[in-house]
Amino acid sequence: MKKLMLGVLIACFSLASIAEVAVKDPWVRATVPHQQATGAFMQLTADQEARLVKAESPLAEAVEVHEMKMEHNVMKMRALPEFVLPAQKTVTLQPGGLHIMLTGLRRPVTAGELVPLTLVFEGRNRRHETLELKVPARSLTSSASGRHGN
Ligand SMILES: [Cu+2]
Repeated sequence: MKKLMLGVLIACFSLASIAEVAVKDPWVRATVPHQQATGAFMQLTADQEARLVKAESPLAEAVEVHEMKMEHNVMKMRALPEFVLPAQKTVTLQPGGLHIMLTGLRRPVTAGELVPLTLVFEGRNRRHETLELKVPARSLTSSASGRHGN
């Protein structure tokens, strides 16, 4: 019995060492008719170094991390083969820079709705952390940039 208790205790401690990823100010850009893809933006801060191992949304066929860069005066976008959050450093995903791309949209994204987005991170200790986000959709063209919901 004592051994069992010890085991439970150890399990609790290792749970506490998961690379915890905090999400701040997430939003998705609302789409116009026939738009195939859109971007999701947020600030991510990991307690310990963590690598994105999976990203998905029921609204999209694929979810990828993209980077935008000016090259010879042309804005270019490419999918990152790997996305790593450094320990205790906030990474900002924003229009014109790093972003999460939802491609192959199954339906339009309307301003004000909450878009389900799942991000799975793996810490150095191989533990996985799953973030189930409900990301508010915002229209960039609307002057009301206040947050919807609640
Ligand atoms: Cu993109």
